[in-house]
Amino acid sequence: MHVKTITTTPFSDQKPGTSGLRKAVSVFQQAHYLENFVLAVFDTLGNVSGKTLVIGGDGRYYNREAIQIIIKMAVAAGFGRLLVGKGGLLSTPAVSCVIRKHRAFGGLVLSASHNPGGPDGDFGIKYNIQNGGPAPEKVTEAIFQRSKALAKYRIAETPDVDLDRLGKSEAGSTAIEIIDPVADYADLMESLFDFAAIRKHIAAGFRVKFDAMHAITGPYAREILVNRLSAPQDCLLNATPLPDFGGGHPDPNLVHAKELVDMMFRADGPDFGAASDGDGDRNMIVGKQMFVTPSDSLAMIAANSTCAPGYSKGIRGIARSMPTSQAADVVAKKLGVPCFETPTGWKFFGNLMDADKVTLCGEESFGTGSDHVREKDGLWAVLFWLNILAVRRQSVADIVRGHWREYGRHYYTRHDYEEVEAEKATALINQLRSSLASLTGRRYGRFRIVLSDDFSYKDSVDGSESHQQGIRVIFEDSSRIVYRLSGTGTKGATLRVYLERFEADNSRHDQPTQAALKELIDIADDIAGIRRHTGRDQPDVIT
Ligand code: G16
Repeated sequence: MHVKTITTTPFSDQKPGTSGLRKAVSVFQQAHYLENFVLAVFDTLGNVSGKTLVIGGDGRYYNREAIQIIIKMAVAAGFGRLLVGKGGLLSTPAVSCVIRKHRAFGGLVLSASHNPGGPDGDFGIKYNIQNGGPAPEKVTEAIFQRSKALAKYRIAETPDVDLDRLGKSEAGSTAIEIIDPVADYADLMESLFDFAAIRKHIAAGFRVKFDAMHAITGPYAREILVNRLSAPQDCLLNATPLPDFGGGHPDPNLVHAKELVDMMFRADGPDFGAASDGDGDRNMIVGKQMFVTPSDSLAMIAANSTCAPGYSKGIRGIARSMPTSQAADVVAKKLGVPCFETPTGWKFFGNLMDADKVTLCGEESFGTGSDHVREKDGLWAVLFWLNILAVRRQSVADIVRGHWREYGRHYYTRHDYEEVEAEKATALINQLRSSLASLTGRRYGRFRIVLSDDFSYKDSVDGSESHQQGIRVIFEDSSRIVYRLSGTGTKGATLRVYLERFEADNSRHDQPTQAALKELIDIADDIAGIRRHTGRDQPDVIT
């Protein structure tokens, strides 16, 4: 086998964001762009000789071409074994599962998550480490530094691998195995949840709809919901993965999963609805006429965790990202387990899970998961809810309202201002930062600010520190406004404003969310000058 050495020059923009490198497809299609990043990853890993690498993606446009390039570079780098999902497909949680189960050295996930796909959409690549989780910041930073100093890369001159045929082949000293992308993951799910109880509940007439949004979870949902849980075929919506996600935006929220949400709010709608994103790590849970916020979902899963056999002994702790609502904290307190607050990004949960400090993790950005893998996991959350519903035999709305009665309700919303000019967004954040000291003590109507800061985090396991992770304004009654710039967008800047208010009074739990948060929404603009800086009257996306 011949290995070619190709001369290249560095790109200056290969700094991974919240979750890997995400760019427009056209950026990745530039000569040497993908190759440079892959080499930066391999060089950062050091000696990979004989080691196992997992490769798979969400099937978006450019997935197959990228996988062929990565296979050839991995062969040239001397990896001993490559495990590649059939068709080039592997959901993000499935990559994590396969890395752990097959004791791989790491994995490359090809996805831009919930960002649109197709020739004019986005592509992305992310490296996951041996524990199955996203590379921590010190690794992504090292990859970025390496990307700035590349002069040549090596690529094996081997024929393309047939991605559509299960089985083994060899190239040089590398064994290449095309694996079933679904089997290991589905088995893991079956080991955690009471499939017999869920099957019985569905057979008794409980109606489920799952929207795969033409992204990766279609085949997973078919195997698990239809084949193993005997749900009817028509419980699946948009279940065929398409390179452009059918022209849609594979982000499971009230705006982009509208078809499902409308169905769930009809009087004769199904009992349970859920959706997942491009790469299968996000989830949205909707009951009949009841949307469950991701923050509430984490709290409710925690409060009911012993319903599922895999968690019957209880949980060790919970972690949530800072902007996520404090609903989980209240449950953790009652359970007598710790609750950790981390910066945004699943990578911050890995150490806590590895050190057995937490079992459940969650983020407001439609991410929930546990220590069964090291990624957030869309279908896992769906199955957890189905397990809870099969055991409790109540509607989603009854469980949600009962939870609020017991723990109080954390009204919560996120307002996104997308594609804001980067300078304007930066000016807004800089001005907020410089006003932090003067905010504390200030009063806005009935709300008095008791703390305002730029969130910093020190990892309790390895001591690493992360600064400037979002501006928090905390009020006397525990209400919060948080401002951050997204680390996953590819066009301009996305300003995220997170708003939260706790309501203990049960007679006030049925207000529309935006109305319940109206005063805080106005205060958020007063404090940060959102309209003035962005020129926008209202957010583009409200979740
Ligand atoms: C990624 C990260 C999540 C993060 C989300 C939003 O999710 O894995 O931890 O919460 O982005 O990040 P940001 O607010 O910076 O855009 P995904 O599903 O896109 O991989």
